[in-house]
Amino acid sequence: MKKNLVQKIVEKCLLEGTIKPDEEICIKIDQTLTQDATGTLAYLEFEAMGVEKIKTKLSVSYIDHNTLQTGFENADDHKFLETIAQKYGLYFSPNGNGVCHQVHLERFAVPGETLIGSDSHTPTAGAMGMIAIGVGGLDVAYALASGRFYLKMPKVINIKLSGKLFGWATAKDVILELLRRLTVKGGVGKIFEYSGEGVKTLSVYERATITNMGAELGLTTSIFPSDEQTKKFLKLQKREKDFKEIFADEDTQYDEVIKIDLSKIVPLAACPHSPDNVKSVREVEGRKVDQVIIGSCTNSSMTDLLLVAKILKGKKVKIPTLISPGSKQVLVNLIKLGALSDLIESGVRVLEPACGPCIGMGCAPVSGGVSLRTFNRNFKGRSGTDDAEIYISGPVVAAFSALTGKITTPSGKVPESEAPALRKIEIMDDLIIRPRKTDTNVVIFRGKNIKPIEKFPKLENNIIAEVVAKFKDNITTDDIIPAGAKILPLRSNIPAISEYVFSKIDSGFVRRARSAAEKTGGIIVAGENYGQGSSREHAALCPKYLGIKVIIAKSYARIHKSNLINFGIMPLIFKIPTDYEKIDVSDKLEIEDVKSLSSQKILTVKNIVKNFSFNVTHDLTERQLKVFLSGGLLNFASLTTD
Ligand code: MIC
Ligand code: SF4
Repeated sequence: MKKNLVQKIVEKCLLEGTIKPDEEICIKIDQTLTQDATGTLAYLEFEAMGVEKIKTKLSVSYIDHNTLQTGFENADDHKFLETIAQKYGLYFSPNGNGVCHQVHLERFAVPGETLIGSDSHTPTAGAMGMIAIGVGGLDVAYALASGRFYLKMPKVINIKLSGKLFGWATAKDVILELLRRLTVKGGVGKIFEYSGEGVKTLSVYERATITNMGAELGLTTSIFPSDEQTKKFLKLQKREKDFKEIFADEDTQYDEVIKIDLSKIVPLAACPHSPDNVKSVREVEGRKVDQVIIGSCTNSSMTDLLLVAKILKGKKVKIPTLISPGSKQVLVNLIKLGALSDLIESGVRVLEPACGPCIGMGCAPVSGGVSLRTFNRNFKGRSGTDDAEIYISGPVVAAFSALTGKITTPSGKVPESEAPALRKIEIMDDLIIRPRKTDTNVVIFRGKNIKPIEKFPKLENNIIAEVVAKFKDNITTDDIIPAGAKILPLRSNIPAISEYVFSKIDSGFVRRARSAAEKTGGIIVAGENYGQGSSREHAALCPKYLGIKVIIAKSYARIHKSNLINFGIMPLIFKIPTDYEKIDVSDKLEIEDVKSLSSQKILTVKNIVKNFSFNVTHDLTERQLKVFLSGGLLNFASLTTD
């Protein structure tokens, strides 16, 4: 039987289930990655599982988010992560080495293997022909402890590329085009598998921009074949031995095919405040811009920054313009090629290789300002300024706009490709601490920011709880638990960070949730795609800590739904979506016999205040129900890992 690329890899690592859309499968995980903002919790959870040895081939702990070290918190957390890596035999990529996804692509990603990471942009490694999935920290902990990961088999959609990018269009415009067509919900329950003649024209760096931002479509992951381009990339990285060719059989079947002619792609920009609010740059050109930032795991590669340096060389930027290279390797090679001085001479401010402004760690725009960024998310408030307007574009549009202070359509002669400059690069991964033989004598460093992980009791069978908040569609995990320089350092301290739940969009939430928790417990009601965006499990754990027992929404984003189940919060779905309208804050809802969910799909919820009933359902697999009914994955894992 003919197989697509996803089927070929999944078949090789399948441990349980059958490869059919919507069926739950269990796959063997070769690699894991964590970053510091999600990593501390993930390793505390791993420790709580009481397993001596990690079961993966290769696992990496990165420091890239919380790099400001404005107090003891970050430095202490980083020391914790370093000692954990030493004890359990993980690679450790410290502060200054770069953004996890960029470094992973350069130094660790291997075609045909599987990777899960506690960061939603883990699919970046799909550019290398890996099955790479973003998950919550608890799922990473479970994979470290067992080598296993469960997921519902997504539909595999073929993105068939023809032609070649033309003029100033870049890979970013390809993924923005998909967001324009399909929206932030368009990829839920799906994997995008790229194929067609156009694929051959895209370098691994360009593919990585596309797979990275597939996360904004809600996709489980995206994948490119491993071909001549992959071989070239691995050779450049002096990792030829990791190369393996993998591609789909010809004329294989897909659940759906979407065609894109690369030669028709034009420069695009996502307008405030959602990555799918996409317009052509022509439509928005002339809008005043106060700041430009080029970087993030989407657009901080060698090729991106060399192109920007070519555009800016010999000219002066008109507005504050910042660049954050994706890795130390990128930075060193920009220096060697002279591109860094071109950038600095043009007036650019160079930041260290890290997430930085992408997660609101500094460089917030002026009040009411407009910032044009090459990032992947432009949610309101994420930049650190509540009323700023963030536009997202590729690096070319960003560079041209930096020169004029307005959103500018690129013009003039397109420079020669950067390929010759990229024939040989300096390999620069000397900061990475390699695992020695696991060392059981290592004393784990636990700063006072690290609070022990709490196991929660099982949910009672009959629930009466108060609706403490009602939200609209597309609530992001940044809305639930914001990031930024003030809040991010508290990621290892659940009691402290829980004070900020919904703080940007509903300042009374914590008070109402606490008061409901004293009596009964709380319920959150929400619209479609609840929990889109980041993988941060704090968005489930902190509401749980504040006494939230149940969420009733019209639909959920994939990673957040798993995180809710992992922490024993029930993600219920309105059977009839319009029932959402009939519920208000302060209503008391009664749900009887939660356990019966294992045998039936529908529960009746009684609104005690308004005296009516409505139905809710769920789409949990049998295993997820068991996890939920055991009070979460930590309780469940202690039963299933050795
Ligand atoms: C993000 O881009 O929102 C983050 C910060 O990388 C998150 C992870 C986190 O919240 O720590 C993600 O995308 O998963
Ligand atoms: Fe870091 Fe931003 Fe990428 Fe998240 S999206 S991993 S914050 S660079």
